[in-house]
Amino acid sequence: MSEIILHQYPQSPVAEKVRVGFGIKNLEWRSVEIPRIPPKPDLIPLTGGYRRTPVMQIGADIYCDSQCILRELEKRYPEPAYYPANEHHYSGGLSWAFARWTDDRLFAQTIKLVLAGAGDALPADFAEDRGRLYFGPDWQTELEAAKDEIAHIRAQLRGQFMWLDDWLAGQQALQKEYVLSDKPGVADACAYYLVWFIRGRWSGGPELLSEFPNLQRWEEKVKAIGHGKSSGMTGAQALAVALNSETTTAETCDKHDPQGLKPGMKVGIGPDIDGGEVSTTGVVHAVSSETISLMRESTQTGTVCVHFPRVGYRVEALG
Ligand SMILES: N[C@@H](CCC(=O)N[C@@H](CS)C(=O)NCC(=O)O)C(=O)O
Repeated sequence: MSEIILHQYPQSPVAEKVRVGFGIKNLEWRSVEIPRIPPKPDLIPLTGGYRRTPVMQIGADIYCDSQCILRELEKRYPEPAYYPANEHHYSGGLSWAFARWTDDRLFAQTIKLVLAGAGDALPADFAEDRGRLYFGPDWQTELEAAKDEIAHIRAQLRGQFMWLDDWLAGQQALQKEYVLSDKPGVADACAYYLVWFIRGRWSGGPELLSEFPNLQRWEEKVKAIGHGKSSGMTGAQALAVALNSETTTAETCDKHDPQGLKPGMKVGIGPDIDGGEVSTTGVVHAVSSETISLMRESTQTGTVCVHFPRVGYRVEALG
């Protein structure tokens, strides 16, 4: 099997989620460090436009978004499982439902606090890029308003971290150290990266978290899992891997697809929020309720298969 390549940078919180995912399965992976703001000249030819971090590459298969990345890792490396099975339940669906809370609203509020909480310390190009991405077309006004609302945002986060602390106290009482089980899983990675981000990147983070003893105990346990084993690779080497590989994804269709998407159709896809991002266009290769995979070609990469989650993304049929 081709090597796992993660296109990322060390400060990226969502990459930290995936790094913990590597740790849970104790995987070996290659790290390509990408720029923190566009242009990303060695990444965009692989994704066809998607610029967010992280992106995983395995040969000529390109997985955009941590949802897609972690699901693919679970398929390829099923043990130890990301969805630990307890005596009475299997936690797959619940893990992803939990992830919609952490990755959608909680992530947005955490980002807001970190960016607004940095005050004027953000470099102008970084503020402009992340402002447009996370605060929308009116980002300057929105960011200024958020700076006056730190106490409110903090109250929003405090209440939600309290839920997590309370849940973890309950788990502890059942001799379970992790979010859904006595073993770590995807739900732990999905909650941990926000705690990691807020502790490391907002000056008030450690104080905010100090109120939550159960959360802190769990945080130490997740931190101790580590990130598996990584070694570096250059962007040019990763492009050469794509050029010399072929997708291993089979063509599939889904007769119940609500949008009638089928292999062979030309579509555009991107995150379902206005972050000013470029859509990726390509020809549908595989479609399911969870994932859509597009074939694309470029001189730098040859033919690649680019995978996106369905939830949180908008697919538009083109012509
Ligand atoms: N839903 C995406 C979110 C990815 C995301 O927003 N990542 C942030 C940073 S960790 C990002 O892309 N920031 C801008 C960038 O790196 O260019 C996922 O789960 O992978």
